[in-house]
Amino acid sequence: MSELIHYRLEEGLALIGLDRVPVNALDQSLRAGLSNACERAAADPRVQAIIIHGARGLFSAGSDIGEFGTGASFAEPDLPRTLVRLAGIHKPLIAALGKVALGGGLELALACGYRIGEPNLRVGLSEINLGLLPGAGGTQRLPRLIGAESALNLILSGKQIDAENARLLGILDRVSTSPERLLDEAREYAYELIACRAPAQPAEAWPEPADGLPDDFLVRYRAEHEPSWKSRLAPRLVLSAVEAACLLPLDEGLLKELALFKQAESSRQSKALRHVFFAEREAARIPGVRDDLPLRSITRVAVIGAGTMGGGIAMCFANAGIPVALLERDGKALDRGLTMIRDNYESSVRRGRLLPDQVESRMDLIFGTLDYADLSDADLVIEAVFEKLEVKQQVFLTLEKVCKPGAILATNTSSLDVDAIAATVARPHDVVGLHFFSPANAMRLLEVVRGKATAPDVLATTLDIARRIGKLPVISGVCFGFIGNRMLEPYAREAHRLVLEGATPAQVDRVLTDLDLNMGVFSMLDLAGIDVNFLVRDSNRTASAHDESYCRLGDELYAMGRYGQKTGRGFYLYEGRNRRDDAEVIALAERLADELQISRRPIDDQEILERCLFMLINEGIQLLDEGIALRTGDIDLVWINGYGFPAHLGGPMHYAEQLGLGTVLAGLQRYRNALGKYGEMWFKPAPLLERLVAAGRKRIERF
Ligand code: T1G
Repeated sequence: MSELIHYRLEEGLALIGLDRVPVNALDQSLRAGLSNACERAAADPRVQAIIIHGARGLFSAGSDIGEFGTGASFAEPDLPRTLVRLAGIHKPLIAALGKVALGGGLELALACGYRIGEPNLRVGLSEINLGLLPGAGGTQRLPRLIGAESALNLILSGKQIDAENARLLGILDRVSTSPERLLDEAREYAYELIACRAPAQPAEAWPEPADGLPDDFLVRYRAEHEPSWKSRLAPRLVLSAVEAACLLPLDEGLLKELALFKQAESSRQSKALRHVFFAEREAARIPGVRDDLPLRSITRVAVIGAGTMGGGIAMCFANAGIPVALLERDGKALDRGLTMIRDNYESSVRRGRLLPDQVESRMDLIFGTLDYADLSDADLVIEAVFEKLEVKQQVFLTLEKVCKPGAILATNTSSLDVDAIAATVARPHDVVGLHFFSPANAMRLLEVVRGKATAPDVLATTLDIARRIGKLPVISGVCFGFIGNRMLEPYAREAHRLVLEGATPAQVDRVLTDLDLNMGVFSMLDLAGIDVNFLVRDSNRTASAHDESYCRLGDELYAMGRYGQKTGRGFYLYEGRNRRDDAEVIALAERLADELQISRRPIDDQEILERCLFMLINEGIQLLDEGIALRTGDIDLVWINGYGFPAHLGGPMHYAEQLGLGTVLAGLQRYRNALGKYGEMWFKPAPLLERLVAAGRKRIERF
């Protein structure tokens, strides 16, 4: 038997152990090994029942994602037909599920007649997260096991559920008393089945998956959920597949599912989402730094500043069970901060996301203080004070006196020079930037800003602690705005300039949300605060000193006290959460255009889309060339997780590669020529883009 499969005969039982590290991804070699082992067990008269399990505990993370888009994904023996064969074996198959059974891994378990899971098992059909649908019988077998509605909800959510919920739904027959007892209790289960002459496949729990549902259930389900799917293909294909499960016999439903799966697999959206999957894992790697570098121990954390950011950051650590000292300058500010944290937790309780006793246990982990001396035992200190360099430098001077040797000193600045902050102290190697995105307790993205002096183990430790608190860390070098805000500048500049040239804020925002971005530039600025944006731009006036035309609109609104949602008026007018266009803003744009001698004209959507996106892409390519970003995947992750760029487009860099680098370059050159002095000034293609196109490259990479 291949080393990928452990085969053992035990008193009437065949135990088949999957062993392809790290996650038993069901590639062609493992499928072949599994298929051979099952045929051997089926043919052996001594075998009365078969147990399939993860040889190292973990059952399977599903098909090998790296195979999709290549011929290997359906190389013989392909998973769908392998599972049809397994389901047809005339002996009970018991799936003993350890740790995870996801995607094709759960489909393998569904093809078995019986399933037992360990207590901390996670199961799910996560294909939707990859722009796919279950393609090995999941859309056909799961509805017959738990009903069409429950199956639809689980498949479309792409979420993992725990063992108890899986048992309650009917996915698991049993939960073992412990992970260690899983295989023994699977054996006991097998012998029980043999003793009672149980059939290889029990009767279907839901022979009619739509039983009890109204005839128009699927029509109504689509109408209710379709708006949230935006332009995503996979959810629509899932609906068609589950509809087939309700209407067709299993064998015909499986054929329908296969056709739909191949449609999904070949889609640009799935290619984009598979790119994101691997980019997230690649982002954890630091070139030139060993994966096994010893990390600094982080057991106690301190946050300076109990404002919105500081409070949110403190919650991140408390949520992960890590004690955190929260320091403020005065008692009132500290009380306000602690009250805000408790209010946040209590609103989570009201939304059913948290239990009351969890609030108390988390609040108990947050220790408010006014005394820097209380930070002396912290392993990691994060400042989240006012966004002014001098203020932050002062904090670091104090930290240098109170913090123990080896403590990591982090700044939460969103754009200031981390090297200038590090230069304040005699231990710059302990300094790193940790740019949390607001609200810090909710946003996954964390830009880890590597200073010139940041020690490798500090970087590796911060990446590790970031993952421990559930963040998606992306490494950035030091420049104004790091990766995300640096790219936001030209992207937002074009949006502002387009409004001066004749577009409206609503038109620009609609063009961007039609591309499935979560928000357009102007609704985003109104949410974040025009005042906040003004202060950030004001701290970097040199960058736009030679042409402030595009800044004038924001500057004027700031001067008028129109800060956005917080003041009820910004680029839009707000009544509660409803927003509408404001004729005053259009009039202001007209006045400024006149003053700045900008001719106005009707602007079509395509121009809006190209100018905003091409400038976003151009800046990302420039960041890569400067080494601020290590990889295009990192840039994509920043914009997907920090700015709402659609994951099913893969992020701005992936999107540019799909458009064609030549198309992007030609577009930049076209607008550079068409927009006069403004175009000449701002539409300069990144040199790396020109080199890539000249070399006929299809992928964006440094060379
Ligand atoms: N295929 C290939 N590689 C995979 C993989 C997979 N399914 N899952 C994980 N890896 C790699 C990953 O790239 C990383 O590699 C290492 O394993 C550890 O992963 C036909 C079509 C299982 C919960 O969506 O959710 O089945 O970076 O860092 O945090 O219907 O991995 O070390 O080189 O994430 O402990 C559906 C995806 C596939 C599950 C573990 N399955 N994986 O998390 O480790 S499509 C999924 C996960 C399918 C069928 C359909 C997680 C995990 P490297 P990791 P982790």
